[in-house]
Amino acid sequence: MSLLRTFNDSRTFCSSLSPPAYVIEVQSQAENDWLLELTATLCEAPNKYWLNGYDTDNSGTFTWINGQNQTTYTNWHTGQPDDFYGIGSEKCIVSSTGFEGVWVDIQCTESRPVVCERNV
Ligand SMILES: [Ca+2]
Repeated sequence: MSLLRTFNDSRTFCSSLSPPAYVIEVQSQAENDWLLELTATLCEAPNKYWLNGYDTDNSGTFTWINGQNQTTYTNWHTGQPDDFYGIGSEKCIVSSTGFEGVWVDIQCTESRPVVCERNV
């Protein structure tokens, strides 16, 4: 997880894999727990990495881009999402390696690691 990319560049990276993948989407507590263990094992240092959620309409409700469904399961850190820099300023989501995998909304232009997934 040493390679850092913006959210859009992370999407491009995942889709360029063969077979194509997408930025990981967390649909359930079980998936969050699985991902937390995976990233705790494979990632060298505490970090925040992209999830594939996007706040399309600046409502503070996030949509999974690949699944095209609203987030039903969420794991927001206390006080998040908060659009810290103003409405619509933080349209992307990162999860955490450690800290129970809590989510934070951030600016999509930040450079972060990414976990890609694909359907098998
Ligand atoms: Ca935030």
